[in-house]
Amino acid sequence: MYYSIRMRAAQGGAHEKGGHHISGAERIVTKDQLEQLSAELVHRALHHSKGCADFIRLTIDAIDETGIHYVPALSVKTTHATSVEAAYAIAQKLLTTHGVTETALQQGLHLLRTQKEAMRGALICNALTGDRMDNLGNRGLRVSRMAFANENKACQYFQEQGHTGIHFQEALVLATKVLSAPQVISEFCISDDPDYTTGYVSYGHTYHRLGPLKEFGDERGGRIFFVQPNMSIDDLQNYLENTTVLVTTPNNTPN
Ligand code: WAQ
Ligand code: MG
Ligand code: MG
Ligand code: MG
Repeated sequence: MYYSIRMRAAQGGAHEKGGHHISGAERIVTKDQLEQLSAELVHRALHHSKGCADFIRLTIDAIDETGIHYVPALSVKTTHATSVEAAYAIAQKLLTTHGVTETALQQGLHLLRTQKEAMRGALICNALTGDRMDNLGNRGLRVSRMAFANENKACQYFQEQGHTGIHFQEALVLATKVLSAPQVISEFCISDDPDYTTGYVSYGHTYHRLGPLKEFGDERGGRIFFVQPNMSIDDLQNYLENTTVLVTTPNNTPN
């Protein structure tokens, strides 16, 4: 039996009561891992670079195993830029050669930067125009119910390629699920953690690590999912929130 475990934490009260988003994370685990993982997620909420949470919500529920999708991990590329400006120029080049227009990117970034409060989910933007396609307000769309099919094997696989760390691992899982939605063309992501300046763009079958996308100490981050202009937002939201996706690596594929 598998369980979905999700944590969200805020400061100044609950998110829905105006609290400032501190941290969110999730896993899919077996029953015997639940207690330890609960402790780890609570620890994260209490010892985060954005501050100590005063609101922590843990949600645990059993997963319907008949509906699990297995999706191969995106392949990973890395570019180290010499400045934030140079990193943005590279992001622009990558996205505009993979189905996102320059207008859409600029509009998406503008929408992200003008949010009044830090979001805990993503903006869904039209890949041609950049116009926002969801109506989820400052919360945005929060992707859920995804994990590595075998976390130890996946981490080992990526470590051998030089890719380590919880930011990378969680982001790769999320990006793999997001890009597996047929409606999604590309993603742009910057961490909201002030001590983590590397972000990524995803497109095709690639997760492209790219930094620095902001200055050290900056808490502003966010995610933009660029989507096909005529897609159904309800179908996309349902897939990203509710369908269980387990991400496989070449050293661990289900038979
Ligand atoms: N669904 C949708 N959006 C999310 C989710 C989610 N489950 N989790 C976070 N976000 C949005 C939200 O707006 C956050 O403010 C923003 O993304 C950043 O979230 O390979 O750590 O969890 O080294 O801070 C990139 C790793 C790490 C690059 C990204 O994001 C690399 C990261 P964070
Ligand atoms: Mg996170
Ligand atoms: Mg896709
Ligand atoms: Mg964060």
